[in-house]
Amino acid sequence: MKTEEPRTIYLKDYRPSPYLIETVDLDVALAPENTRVRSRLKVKPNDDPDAPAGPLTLDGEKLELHSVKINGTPINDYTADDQSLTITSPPEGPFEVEIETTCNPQANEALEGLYRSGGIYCTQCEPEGFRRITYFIDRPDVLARYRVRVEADKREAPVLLANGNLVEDGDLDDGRHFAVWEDPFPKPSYLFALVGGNLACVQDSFITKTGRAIDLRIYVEPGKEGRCGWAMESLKTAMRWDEERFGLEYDLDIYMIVAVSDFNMGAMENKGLNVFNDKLILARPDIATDTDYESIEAVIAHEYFHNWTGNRVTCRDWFQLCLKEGLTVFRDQEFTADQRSRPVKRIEDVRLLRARQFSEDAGPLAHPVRPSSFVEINNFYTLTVYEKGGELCRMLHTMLGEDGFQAGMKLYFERHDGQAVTVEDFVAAMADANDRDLSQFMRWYNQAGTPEVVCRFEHDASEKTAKLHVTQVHAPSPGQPEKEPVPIPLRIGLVGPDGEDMPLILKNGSEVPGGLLMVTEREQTFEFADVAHRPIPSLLRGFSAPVKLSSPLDDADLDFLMRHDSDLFNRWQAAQTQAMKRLVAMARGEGEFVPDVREFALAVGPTLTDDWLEPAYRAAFAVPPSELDIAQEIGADVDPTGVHKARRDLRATLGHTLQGDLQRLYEDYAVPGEYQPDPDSVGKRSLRNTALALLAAEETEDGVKRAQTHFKNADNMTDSMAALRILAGLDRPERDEALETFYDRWKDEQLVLDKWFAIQAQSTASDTLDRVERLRRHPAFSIKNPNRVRALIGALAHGNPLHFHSADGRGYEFVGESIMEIDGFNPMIAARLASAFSSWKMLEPGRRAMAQQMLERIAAKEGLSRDTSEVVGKMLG
Ligand code: 0A1
Ligand code: ZN
Repeated sequence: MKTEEPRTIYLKDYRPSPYLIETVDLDVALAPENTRVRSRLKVKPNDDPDAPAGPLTLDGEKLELHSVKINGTPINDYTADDQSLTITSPPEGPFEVEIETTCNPQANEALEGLYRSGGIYCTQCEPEGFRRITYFIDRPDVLARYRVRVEADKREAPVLLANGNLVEDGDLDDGRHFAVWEDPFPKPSYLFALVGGNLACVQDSFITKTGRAIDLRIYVEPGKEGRCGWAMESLKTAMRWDEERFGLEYDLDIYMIVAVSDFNMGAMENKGLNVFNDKLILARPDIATDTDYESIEAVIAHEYFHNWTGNRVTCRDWFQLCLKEGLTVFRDQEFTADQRSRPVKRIEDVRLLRARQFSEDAGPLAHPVRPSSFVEINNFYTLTVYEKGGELCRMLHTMLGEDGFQAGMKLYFERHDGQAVTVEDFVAAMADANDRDLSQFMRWYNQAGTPEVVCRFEHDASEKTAKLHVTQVHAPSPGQPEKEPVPIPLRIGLVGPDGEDMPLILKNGSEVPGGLLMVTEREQTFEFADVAHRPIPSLLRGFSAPVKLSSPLDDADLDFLMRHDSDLFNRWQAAQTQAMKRLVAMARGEGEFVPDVREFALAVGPTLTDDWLEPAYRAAFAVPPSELDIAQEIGADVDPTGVHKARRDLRATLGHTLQGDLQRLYEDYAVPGEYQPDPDSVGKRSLRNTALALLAAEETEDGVKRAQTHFKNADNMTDSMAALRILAGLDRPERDEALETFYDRWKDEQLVLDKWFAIQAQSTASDTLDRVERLRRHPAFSIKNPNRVRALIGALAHGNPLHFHSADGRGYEFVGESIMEIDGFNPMIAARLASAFSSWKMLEPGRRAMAQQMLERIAAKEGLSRDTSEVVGKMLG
């Protein structure tokens, strides 16, 4: 046995595997502590000249090895350590390897490989979990066909599932039974899945565009069948959408989803057998909010879309993770935009990108969308890979148009179906299908950091011309001191004095199609003709590139755009920019800003009450930038208390100034009848609940009373949570009353209790840290369950800047201690929690010192996992 020092893996060192595996025959006998796995692999040398044959090394972790055979004969000339099994001199040509191992699912608290969740056996193999089930060449460019026989005690696990089609099942002696599953599609090991347990099944079917009937199944804990309707509807909507918009049809005859309650992430796209965090399946109006319904729809779609972008065409190596994730995020964003409100979806996505990805990109954990090195791949399931990766696909879509993008997708599948490929292959398909040179675009994949785009605008009334000067600035990031200019699709409009868009004509007389300018140089000037009156430039419409825009607009211009911009995203952006200016000044304690804020509030009014606009959009319009955004904008010596107070005061001013309008909205937008999660009702609830919250922001008797009544009368979880969030933030007895009522009603519903934990952990009330410490010991809390950890500790660390950054260091202490404890059994969750400290260098000196101390304590902990030590090391480094 040996334990290796954490090693950095580099993209430049990629070599093809010396051996390939054609077929895998697995025979798995499930037992809680001693699951036996027999594996028969048809191995052949790779004929790629870059992969000369030699010893055969198979990955394996936490396995007990019992025997190894080659071509049916037991062998001894192998070595095994805690990470691999090496067959020193395998035969030449193709051969068969048979390996018998055992593993312990019950003891597996890392939730990678085969583990048990509430008595259900399930697997998580992405990215490197398959090696905890059996020895294998566990890398995504080794694609094999799988046949899997599972057996188990029939009472303990009446349902036995694996990827593909069921080909045989039956009873055995001693109360055991078995099932054999065959997946006709070659796949990498990370898409393997196996499930066994006592599960109820909800069934439906879908007829594809070519008339094939697909058997759809959702498996859940018995008794929860009534909560699967929305997930099933969402699946069918997603299947239809992928046919209609991308021309992609499902390939197997059966599509299964299993919901489990212990899961490290949201869900997993295993071929034909998705495994889901049950929070993203189970919904009923009284237990799930509108946001839950929307997340379920989006994640069901995301995993389904992976069947083509991820499974049929997969990644050559883990550096290419964004190849499947960025593209699938872009597809799921488009899906939601097509189902619901496109501008609101864009606003939500940009809000997330700015608050979380921009800060990742600006700090010590910054990495390119396609990283060039890593220590632990689990740490790279990041906002940069997913969300910025999605933005890169969106930019390609913007540059090529819908038809051009779809032509690129078609060529991508024609060339690479059944292969494991790279980002270059994807971009080449886009380039070749459109006869475009996209070589400069690759810089977006390889350079970390958020580019800044500085714009200057000039109008010459006598010449009737205008000029837009654009400069792109790239700050250095870890390991990348110098950067090259990237191609930036900059969508713009020139808004005339009447509020209408003016035609966008270049000096040479040609019109700019769709208002889309391409900035490719470090500095560039665009000149426009026929500009008789001074227009107001509306820049980066629809957030056409993931950049920070430094715009030339003054308060009057922004006010004008807030009312008139035909691009709804930029109309919202103008309001955000106006709010941000005031928030930054207030957080820094600069002068007396109340009158100015009042003016801003008055400018928000007309949009908030404009019945021509969708209610969901109007609600989004009234939400100021987040505390994370404000902190980032300030950039150095941040005082989180000041930031919090600034935002609180701005919201109170909005509530006070717009009181009459808000009261009317609250009354007019009650949604009558039975709860429905359709976009229209969701939008109305959202506007009404936004009004409720703003009216309570000043904590007037009236505002608090209204929230209390709203809470009492709520007949769905959306309204109930909207009111509870307000009440839980109060330092008044109404808070405890509401929290107790809620707990009494829902004490047997773990997913609802997670909401109860989170709302208290995110509360701004003064005793939040005492409360969180008490809840940590609550019988419904378990440190072993990732949903509970996210609900309590994650909500504090990532969702409550005021108390996480508490001036006495208690927030850091609580989260830091938790990280160290969790790291002992679930490194992936611990490392993700640790990323909450990533902006510590931006803080004012007192907090900065305390955060650093905590990070140093974590780093020094004996036996710290590779996951957490990579993250903490980078933050300190
Ligand atoms: N591929 C999944 C995300 C995922 C990643 C890792 C996991 O466990 C370690 C689980 C899921 C997705 O994009 O949905
Ligand atoms: Zn994904």
